[in-house]
Amino acid sequence: MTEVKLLVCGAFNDEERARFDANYPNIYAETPDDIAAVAEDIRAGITAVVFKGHAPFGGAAMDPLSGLGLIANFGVGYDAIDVAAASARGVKVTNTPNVLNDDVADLAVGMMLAQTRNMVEGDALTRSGQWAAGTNLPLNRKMSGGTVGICGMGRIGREIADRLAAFKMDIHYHSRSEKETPGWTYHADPVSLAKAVDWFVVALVGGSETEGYVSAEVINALGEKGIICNISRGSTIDEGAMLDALEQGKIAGAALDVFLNEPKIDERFYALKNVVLQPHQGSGTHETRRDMAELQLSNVTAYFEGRDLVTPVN
Ligand code: 8YV
Repeated sequence: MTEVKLLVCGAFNDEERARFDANYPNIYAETPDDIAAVAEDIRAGITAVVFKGHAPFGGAAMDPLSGLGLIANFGVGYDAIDVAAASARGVKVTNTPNVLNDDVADLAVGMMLAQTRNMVEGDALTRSGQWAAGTNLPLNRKMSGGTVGICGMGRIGREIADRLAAFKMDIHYHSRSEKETPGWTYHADPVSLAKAVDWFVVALVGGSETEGYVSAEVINALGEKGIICNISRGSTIDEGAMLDALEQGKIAGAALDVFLNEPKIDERFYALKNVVLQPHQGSGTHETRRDMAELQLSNVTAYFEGRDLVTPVN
């Protein structure tokens, strides 16, 4: 019998599963918590896991795999994986950076426009025949030429800023250190950034170090013209404070692709008219998901063949 070395874990679609099947005999577990239930003789042969999703993958889920050497994540954000626990066990972690930058940045700009120009309501008005019957969409607000703050000027933040610069927006940003930019304004702290802008785009990495980074103080500093766009992780924003501010008109609106407790998000969002909500689809195009899958697989292949990992995390 061929030895099964690969465990596939998470919500991979049929095409992604078929790609693994074509390359390596594998065994499947729906979530990290299900790994311990895989038969012991199979678990003993597993040396690599390909992982997709946001269910926590901690040390307790790694321990049943005594020969584990690699967790290859499908996604640039690996906050679901306890990397410290992996490192302590000698397990390498990889991710899929860069290939999704364009799609995530495109979605951020699209959501900002949809929110600002009231496109969701405009679609409903047109589709329902109300426009034909004489009702016009209320006037909305101009985005081009506005002032935007990018909170987190990593690879994705930079792609968003470049796009918004083409919208003639005045670009401000906050990140750990000042970057080389075409004259954009750096802010050493997020409150100062929020005070200076009307659109506030969150492009931070996830994980414990950025939990609640966009705090109530930051949200209130944005003010009543402020619109928040988040394409990073729900955890980066104090979500309760943002919901309060949206409900009370302390900020003007939000455009969100990520939330706490996805997909069972806080139902307070459903009642809000000043938000555009997306189902965490930032990287969700055929092209990018294929590139992410290929990058993930090339890390696995490199590992099995004893070569350097392509995109190591630890
Ligand atoms: C997810 C993402 O990985 O790359 C990331 O960090 O959030 C997404 O691309 C994807 O939705 C699969 O869970």
